[in-house]
Amino acid sequence: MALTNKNIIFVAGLGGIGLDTSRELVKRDLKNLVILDRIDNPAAIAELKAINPKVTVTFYPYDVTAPLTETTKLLKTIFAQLKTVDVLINGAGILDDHQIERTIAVNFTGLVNTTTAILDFWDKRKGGPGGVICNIGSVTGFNAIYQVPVYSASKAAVVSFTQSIAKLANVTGVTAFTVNPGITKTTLVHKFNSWLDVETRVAEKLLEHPTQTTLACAQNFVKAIELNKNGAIWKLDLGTLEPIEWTKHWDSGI
Ligand code: NAQ
Repeated sequence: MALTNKNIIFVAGLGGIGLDTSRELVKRDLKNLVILDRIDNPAAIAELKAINPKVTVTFYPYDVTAPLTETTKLLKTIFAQLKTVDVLINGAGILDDHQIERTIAVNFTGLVNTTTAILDFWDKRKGGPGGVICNIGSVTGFNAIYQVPVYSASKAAVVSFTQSIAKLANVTGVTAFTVNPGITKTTLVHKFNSWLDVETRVAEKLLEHPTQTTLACAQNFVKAIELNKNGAIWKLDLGTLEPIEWTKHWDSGI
């Protein structure tokens, strides 16, 4: 999908991976980039606007743990402004296995709710035009960092949920795929709590292994959006972009 003239909503477009991805996106001559994030960063928004004056960049504060009704209200405002939205990127995430409920609320429930809310506008059964959902999972959704089992499971849930949404595309008109970064140098992985403190040096140990930069990750992130493959599970590790083959162990048969 050529991104020229497209309208994109980016949840968590100002984070470590998010901001570099936003920078790459505005280079593509979008029509609108609407950034939703928990905390505003006017300097970053100004920078994004300056990169490409052809792209309208707007920001709305959004906490993904908000009730579904509030999300719908915000989307109503955005759809009224833009008329159409082509892509929704869900990227909010926290890494702190001391905060069990919050991890699930931000990393998983928030993503499910935002997806559910936008279906109201996109679902072809309601006369909607369909759309594309790009969810940020993690390689820990494939194989856990077992010292952070709650975080890892929340990302496995993102991968699973997205696979179902992709399979429902013929019903809803909405396609979906995940981008799953490997360890990427952001504040997220700088220092974090393991579950029940089973490993006090989890961040230090992790960062002894090769990592990638947010720029490398962002460039492949945008490539994956351009490839726009329904049901794809992209691995973005060590500066590469690779589709993952998911092993089928069972089939519902329906
Ligand atoms: P960073 O902390 O910079 O960004 C997190 C973003 O989520 C910020 O924009 C923040 O404002 C937003 N956010 C947090 N809570 C929110 C809320 N309640 N409502 C709305 N927005 C909220 O971290 P980052 O590394 O840039 O992470 C971005 C995404 O990539 C997250 O979903 C993260 O889980 C995912 N990710 C990061 C990495 C990494 O190494 N940095 C990896 C994979 C996926 C493999 C590795 C890990 O899974 C970590 C071990």
